[in-house]
Amino acid sequence: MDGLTLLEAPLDNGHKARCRHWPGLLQSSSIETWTACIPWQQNQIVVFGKTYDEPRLTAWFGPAYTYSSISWPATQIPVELGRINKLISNTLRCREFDAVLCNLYRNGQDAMGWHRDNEREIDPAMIASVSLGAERDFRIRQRSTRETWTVRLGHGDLLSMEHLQSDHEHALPRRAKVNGPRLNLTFRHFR
Ligand SMILES: O=C(O)CCC(=O)C(=O)O
Repeated sequence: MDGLTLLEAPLDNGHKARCRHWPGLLQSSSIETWTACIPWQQNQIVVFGKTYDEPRLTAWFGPAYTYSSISWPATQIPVELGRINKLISNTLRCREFDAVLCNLYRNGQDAMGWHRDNEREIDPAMIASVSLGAERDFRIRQRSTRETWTVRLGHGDLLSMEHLQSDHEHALPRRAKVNGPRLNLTFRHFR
Protein backbone atom coordinates (compact mmCIF):
# COMPACT_ATOMS: atom_id res chain seq x y z
CA MET A 1 0.00 0.00 0.00
CA ASP A 2 1.78 3.14 -1.21
CA GLY A 3 -0.42 5.88 0.23
CA LEU A 4 -1.81 8.94 -1.55
CA THR A 5 0.91 11.35 -2.66
CA LEU A 6 0.12 14.87 -1.51
CA LEU A 7 3.29 16.51 -2.78
CA GLU A 8 6.48 15.46 -4.48
CA ALA A 9 9.29 17.86 -5.44
CA PRO A 10 12.97 17.52 -6.38
CA LEU A 11 15.38 19.28 -4.00
CA ASP A 12 18.72 20.98 -4.78
CA ASN A 13 20.48 18.42 -2.55
CA GLY A 14 19.42 15.58 -4.89
CA HIS A 15 16.73 14.19 -2.59
CA LYS A 16 13.01 14.22 -3.33
CA ALA A 17 10.68 15.98 -0.90
CA ARG A 18 7.54 13.90 -0.55
CA CYS A 19 4.44 13.74 1.61
CA ARG A 20 2.15 10.69 1.54
CA HIS A 21 -1.15 9.97 3.30
CA TRP A 22 -2.70 6.66 4.39
CA PRO A 23 -6.26 7.47 5.55
CA GLY A 24 -7.55 5.24 8.38
CA LEU A 25 -4.51 2.91 8.55
CA LEU A 26 -4.71 2.75 12.38
CA GLN A 27 -8.46 3.12 12.65
CA SER A 28 -8.78 0.47 15.37
CA SER A 29 -6.53 2.43 17.80
CA SER A 30 -8.49 4.19 20.53
CA ILE A 31 -7.77 7.81 21.37
CA GLU A 32 -9.18 7.34 24.89
CA THR A 33 -6.61 4.66 25.77
CA TRP A 34 -3.68 6.82 24.72
CA THR A 35 -5.05 10.02 26.23
CA ALA A 36 -5.32 8.21 29.58
CA CYS A 37 -1.97 6.40 29.65
CA ILE A 38 0.49 8.96 28.25
CA PRO A 39 2.15 11.20 30.94
CA TRP A 40 1.12 14.56 29.42
CA GLN A 41 3.09 17.68 30.23
CA GLN A 42 2.17 21.35 29.88
CA ASN A 43 5.21 23.15 28.44
CA GLN A 44 5.84 26.88 28.14
CA ILE A 45 6.91 28.74 25.03
CA VAL A 46 8.43 32.20 24.71
CA VAL A 47 6.94 34.51 22.04
CA PHE A 48 8.44 38.00 21.62
CA GLY A 49 9.92 37.77 25.14
CA LYS A 50 6.66 36.71 26.85
CA THR A 51 6.10 33.23 28.29
CA TYR A 52 2.87 31.35 27.47
CA ASP A 53 1.51 27.84 28.00
CA GLU A 54 2.01 25.93 24.75
CA PRO A 55 -1.48 25.44 23.22
CA ARG A 56 -1.30 21.62 23.42
CA LEU A 57 -0.02 18.99 25.86
CA THR A 58 3.02 16.91 24.96
CA ALA A 59 5.06 13.86 25.98
CA TRP A 60 8.30 12.43 24.63
CA PHE A 61 9.69 8.92 24.32
CA GLY A 62 13.19 8.43 22.94
CA PRO A 63 16.75 9.75 23.47
CA ALA A 64 17.25 13.06 25.33
CA TYR A 65 16.03 15.85 23.03
CA THR A 66 15.76 19.65 23.08
CA TYR A 67 13.71 21.88 20.75
CA SER A 68 12.38 25.46 21.12
CA SER A 69 13.91 25.63 24.66
CA ILE A 70 11.97 22.51 25.76
CA SER A 71 14.26 19.72 27.04
CA TRP A 72 13.15 16.10 27.35
CA PRO A 73 15.15 13.45 29.24
CA ALA A 74 15.74 10.05 27.60
CA THR A 75 12.68 7.75 28.07
CA GLN A 76 12.01 4.32 26.57
CA ILE A 77 9.23 3.91 23.99
CA PRO A 78 6.42 1.94 25.74
CA VAL A 79 5.63 -1.53 24.37
CA GLU A 80 2.18 -0.47 23.11
CA LEU A 81 3.64 2.43 21.09
CA GLY A 82 6.23 -0.05 19.83
CA ARG A 83 3.42 -1.95 18.07
CA ILE A 84 2.38 1.18 16.16
CA ASN A 85 6.08 1.81 15.42
CA LYS A 86 6.35 -1.67 13.79
CA LEU A 87 3.18 -1.25 11.72
CA ILE A 88 4.09 2.17 10.35
CA SER A 89 7.74 1.36 9.66
CA ASN A 90 6.57 -1.73 7.70
CA THR A 91 4.11 0.42 5.76
CA LEU A 92 6.78 3.06 5.04
CA ARG A 93 9.44 0.41 4.36
CA CYS A 94 11.94 2.02 6.72
CA ARG A 95 13.70 0.97 9.93
CA GLU A 96 11.76 1.30 13.20
CA PHE A 97 11.71 4.80 14.67
CA ASP A 98 13.80 5.72 17.77
CA ALA A 99 11.57 8.44 19.17
CA VAL A 100 7.96 9.62 19.42
CA LEU A 101 6.68 13.09 20.21
CA CYS A 102 3.08 12.82 21.46
CA ASN A 103 0.81 15.85 21.09
CA LEU A 104 -2.66 16.26 22.58
CA TYR A 105 -4.82 19.04 21.06
CA ARG A 106 -7.66 19.26 23.59
CA ASN A 107 -9.97 21.08 21.16
CA GLY A 108 -9.82 23.39 18.13
CA GLN A 109 -8.16 26.17 20.18
CA ASP A 110 -5.04 24.04 20.61
CA ALA A 111 -2.71 24.37 17.63
CA MET A 112 0.87 24.43 16.34
CA GLY A 113 2.30 27.30 14.26
CA TRP A 114 4.51 27.13 11.17
CA HIS A 115 7.77 25.36 11.92
CA ARG A 116 10.23 22.74 10.72
CA ASP A 117 11.42 19.61 12.52
CA ASN A 118 15.00 20.46 11.57
CA GLU A 119 17.00 19.85 14.74
CA ARG A 120 20.44 18.48 13.88
CA GLU A 121 19.93 15.10 15.57
CA ILE A 122 16.67 14.31 13.68
CA ASP A 123 17.01 12.51 10.32
CA PRO A 124 14.75 14.45 7.90
CA ALA A 125 14.52 11.55 5.42
CA MET A 126 11.41 10.15 7.10
CA ILE A 127 9.16 11.55 9.82
CA ALA A 128 5.85 9.72 10.35
CA SER A 129 2.78 11.28 11.88
CA VAL A 130 -0.21 9.32 13.22
CA SER A 131 -3.52 11.08 14.01
CA LEU A 132 -6.27 9.84 16.32
CA GLY A 133 -9.55 11.51 17.27
CA ALA A 134 -10.99 14.74 15.85
CA GLU A 135 -10.31 15.65 12.22
CA ARG A 136 -7.95 18.61 11.79
CA ASP A 137 -6.40 20.43 8.85
CA PHE A 138 -2.65 19.96 8.50
CA ARG A 139 -0.84 22.51 6.33
CA ILE A 140 2.46 22.37 4.47
CA ARG A 141 4.09 25.41 2.84
CA GLN A 142 7.04 25.73 0.47
CA ARG A 143 9.29 28.30 2.16
CA SER A 144 10.24 30.35 -0.90
CA THR A 145 7.28 29.99 -3.29
CA ARG A 146 4.69 29.99 -0.43
CA GLU A 147 2.76 27.26 -2.29
CA THR A 148 0.56 25.66 0.38
CA TRP A 149 -1.07 22.24 0.67
CA THR A 150 -3.84 21.35 3.13
CA VAL A 151 -4.70 17.79 4.09
CA ARG A 152 -7.53 16.87 6.43
CA LEU A 153 -6.17 14.34 8.90
CA GLY A 154 -8.76 12.03 10.45
CA HIS A 155 -8.85 9.20 12.96
CA GLY A 156 -6.19 6.54 12.28
CA ASP A 157 -4.45 8.42 9.44
CA LEU A 158 -0.73 8.06 8.76
CA LEU A 159 1.16 10.92 7.07
CA SER A 160 4.79 10.73 5.95
CA MET A 161 7.09 13.75 5.70
CA GLU A 162 10.06 12.66 3.58
CA HIS A 163 12.97 15.11 3.17
CA LEU A 164 10.39 17.79 3.89
CA GLN A 165 12.23 19.80 6.55
CA SER A 166 14.65 21.85 4.41
CA ASP A 167 12.38 23.60 1.88
CA HIS A 168 8.97 23.17 3.54
CA GLU A 169 7.38 24.01 6.87
CA HIS A 170 4.19 22.68 8.45
CA ALA A 171 1.46 23.79 10.86
CA LEU A 172 -1.76 22.69 12.54
CA PRO A 173 -3.96 25.83 12.59
CA ARG A 174 -6.65 26.67 15.15
CA ARG A 175 -10.18 25.60 14.17
CA ALA A 176 -12.90 27.26 16.26
CA LYS A 177 -15.55 24.71 15.26
CA VAL A 178 -13.61 21.63 16.42
CA ASN A 179 -14.74 20.59 19.92
CA GLY A 180 -13.18 17.16 20.36
CA PRO A 181 -9.58 16.18 21.14
CA ARG A 182 -6.98 15.08 18.60
CA LEU A 183 -3.94 13.06 19.47
CA ASN A 184 -0.85 13.09 17.27
CA LEU A 185 2.12 10.73 17.45
CA THR A 186 5.13 11.98 15.49
CA PHE A 187 7.75 9.24 15.02
CA ARG A 188 11.35 10.24 14.26
CA HIS A 189 14.72 8.64 13.50
CA PHE A 190 17.74 9.94 15.35
CA ARG A 191 20.96 10.22 13.29
O1 LIG B 1 -0.01 17.58 15.25
C1 LIG B 1 0.52 17.45 14.17
O2 LIG B 1 -0.01 16.84 13.25
C2 LIG B 1 1.87 18.07 13.89
C3 LIG B 1 2.77 18.17 15.07
C4 LIG B 1 4.06 18.78 14.71
O3 LIG B 1 4.24 19.32 13.65
C5 LIG B 1 5.17 18.76 15.65
O4 LIG B 1 4.96 18.47 16.82
O5 LIG B 1 6.31 19.04 15.22
